[in-house]
Amino acid sequence: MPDPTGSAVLAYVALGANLGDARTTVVNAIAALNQLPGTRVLRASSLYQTAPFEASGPDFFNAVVALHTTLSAADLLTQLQQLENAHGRLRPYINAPRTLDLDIVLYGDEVVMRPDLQIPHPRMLQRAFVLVPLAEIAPGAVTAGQLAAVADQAIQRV
Ligand code: PH2
Ligand code: MG
Ligand code: MG
Repeated sequence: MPDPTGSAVLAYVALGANLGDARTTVVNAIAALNQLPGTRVLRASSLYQTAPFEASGPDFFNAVVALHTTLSAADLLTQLQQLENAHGRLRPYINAPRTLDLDIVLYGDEVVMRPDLQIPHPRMLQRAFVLVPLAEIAPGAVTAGQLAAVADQAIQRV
């Protein structure tokens, strides 16, 4: 049978929010990702409540999803930014509290080094709020040593 998803790529997207009804926003954003053109959410991690890491404001809600998508990495980034903007995302300063943040963590085995897009996400290995949910849905993508290195960061499955 022909594969209806054609040349779909397996990508991982990290979700985070710590302004407004952050928990609901993350849940709704996962549903919205499944509606993007040529895109299906294959797996979604649990939700995690996490302390701000090198950031300020209330606790975050974080999750990671696995997507099958025919969008290019650049087009996926554009779609994610549109979803962030639709949720009222403002960028007053780096790591400011946010209504919704959607970051491409991995896109197949592609390596992208552009000013506006770096894949794999350059800070993923420093961040429990990415590694722990990623390990939940893709155990082979994260090593025990990488998890041990972020074990001091406050993260709670909710
Ligand atoms: N995102 C950041 C910086 N710090 N901390 C937590 N706990 N969760 C995040 O999503 C987060 C952060 C930059 O995107
Ligand atoms: Mg981010
Ligand atoms: Mg971002």
